[in-house]
Amino acid sequence: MGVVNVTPDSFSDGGRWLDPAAAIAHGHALVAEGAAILDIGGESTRPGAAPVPAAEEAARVIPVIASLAGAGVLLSIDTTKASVAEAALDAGATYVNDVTALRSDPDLVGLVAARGCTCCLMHMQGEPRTMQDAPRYTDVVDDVRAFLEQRVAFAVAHGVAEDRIQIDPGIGFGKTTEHNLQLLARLDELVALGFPVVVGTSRKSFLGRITGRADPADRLPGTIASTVLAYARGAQVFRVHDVAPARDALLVAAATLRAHGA
Ligand code: HH2
Repeated sequence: MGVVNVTPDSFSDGGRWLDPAAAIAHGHALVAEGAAILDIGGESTRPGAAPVPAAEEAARVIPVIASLAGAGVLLSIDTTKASVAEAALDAGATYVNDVTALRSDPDLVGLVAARGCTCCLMHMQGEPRTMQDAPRYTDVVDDVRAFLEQRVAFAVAHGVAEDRIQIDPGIGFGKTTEHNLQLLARLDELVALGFPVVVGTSRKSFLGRITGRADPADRLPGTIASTVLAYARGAQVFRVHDVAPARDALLVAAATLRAHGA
């Protein structure tokens, strides 16, 4: 899953793809690099990010989605708002990535159910403005698993088909470095729930804290290491900014694990 941030303020690439033509070209480039899904977002979720009104968010992403609709990959809309998701689905998206797991907008679950699109339910403790202040868990993996089970039950109770649901531990969303590492190390416990697991470690701060790389652009090796380990633990979707290196790393990891199984 390649990231297309049509925002001025995303943590690693804010402003680079705000111009629709630049975002569209970037989307095509990520497809050429091997992305199977493009995740297109018009509102940053980084700690402290300012909320974006729905009309502004839609104005950023809809032209990009409409233009990429013929690119031959799945298009995901990264939003928490039903009105933005609906316009995105009308423009050609078939996947809704909601970092609040259908908790922000009461109309979003009904839309996902009615349209039969795939959705990603992600764990987040708190809200983006304050989520990194003092995240606390009894046991982070048990707590995230219980949350995801509850959100899956909510979606199914509102008519979302089980085979349309994917789950995501929400790396970096209300989590310390140790919490993120626990989730990656014990990812098999989330995989055991039986839904495809999405993991997004790309360029995130915990990689910088471990490696001493303050600039997100320098965190590609950390992204690759964590992505490959998540794959080895059973994750199936990898949300990354740098598609070509992630693709190569995953192909080598897959070939190696196949050889082990043979
Ligand atoms: N991470 C980000 C945004 N959306 N969605 C899912 N499902 N999983 C993630 O880990 C995830 C996500 C944050 O990354 P980015 O889009 O690069 O930054 P920003 O939120 O600042 O736009």
